Amino acid sequence: MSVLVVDDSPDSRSLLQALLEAAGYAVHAADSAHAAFQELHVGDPVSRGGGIDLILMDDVMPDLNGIEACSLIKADAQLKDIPIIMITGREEVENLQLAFAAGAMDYITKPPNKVELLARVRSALKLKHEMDRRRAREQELLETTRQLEAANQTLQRLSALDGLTGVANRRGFDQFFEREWRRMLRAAGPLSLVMLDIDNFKSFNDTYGHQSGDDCLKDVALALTSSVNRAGDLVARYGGEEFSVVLPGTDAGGAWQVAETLRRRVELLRLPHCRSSTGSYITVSLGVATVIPTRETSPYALIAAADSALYDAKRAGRNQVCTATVQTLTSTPSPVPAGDR
Ligand code: GH3
Ligand code: MG
Ligand code: MG
Repeated sequence: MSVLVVDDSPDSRSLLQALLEAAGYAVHAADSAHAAFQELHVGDPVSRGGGIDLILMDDVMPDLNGIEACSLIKADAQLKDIPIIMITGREEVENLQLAFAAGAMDYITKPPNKVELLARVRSALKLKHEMDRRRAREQELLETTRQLEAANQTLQRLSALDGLTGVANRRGFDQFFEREWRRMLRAAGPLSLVMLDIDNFKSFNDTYGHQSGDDCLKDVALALTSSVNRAGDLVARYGGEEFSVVLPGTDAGGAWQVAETLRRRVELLRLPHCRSSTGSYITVSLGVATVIPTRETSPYALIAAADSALYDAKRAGRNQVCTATVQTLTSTPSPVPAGDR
């Protein structure tokens, strides 16, 4: 343990130093407050504190006195935890009030009594040790909390992603869609939704196997994400072989164009499907709906409208885009679970 003795009197300084060194402490000595600050490495942000565990400070010194020096140390974030014991003459005991107000933790009177000195130094160091341990535990706790928060965020992010395709899952879609609905409600802007379903996917699985079906889903998801350019858009796997694309701030014309691009991109993948009703490759059918959200319209109505347009596209022969009619959007049906689609 390192103790810094600050005293302008050489006799007092060397007596304290001798007593402390005899008790096994490493002693640094300073003959003024300024010299003490040098011992504390105040100019060096890295080694600030100088490894000092305790300061014994004479209260009366020329230039900067011990009480002022004590105040300065206690005002310094990196030094304030070093305990300070004031050394005071018997006739200066009234100074003690000022010393305690400045942040000193204890005092000893001159000339020091060896037993008293060592007892006070020991208890000050014990307290400092306890405080250091508690602070270290608080730091550990803070670090653990930070790590937990980071893990939580990762978990949150992962729980909104589809494990197979890497795009948002239904949960991610729900969160995003609700948020964008509210945003467009405030902005009175259009919100478009594309619902998309792979054509004849059951026969694809039956013909090529489930693993190929999974690969196909991944390829389609990649084609979709690479076709949707705006940062604010979202591609999600809505369920099974059905995907949805949310297009905030996009009007009906723009949404139709996006949907048509998606349709073409999937077709251009040229994923062989010999039992498709639409040709020799994997294709998708798409339904598009657009609304400017109001308090009277429901977000579910937009989903239902896009879904209904999707089934129009299926009925009309698949591998095409259909747009929802305005009337579909004014009705507000209750939500339909993804599994029932
Ligand atoms: P339609 O053109 O009318 O959409 O016909 P479809 O065969 O695509 O539609 P249907 O709903 O009859 O079949 C969907 C198939 O999608 C059935 C199911 O096995 C398959 N499927 C759903 N999720 C997955 C998946 O994660 N992996 C694989 N490989 N297949 C899936
Ligand atoms: Mg299908
Ligand atoms: Mg389906």
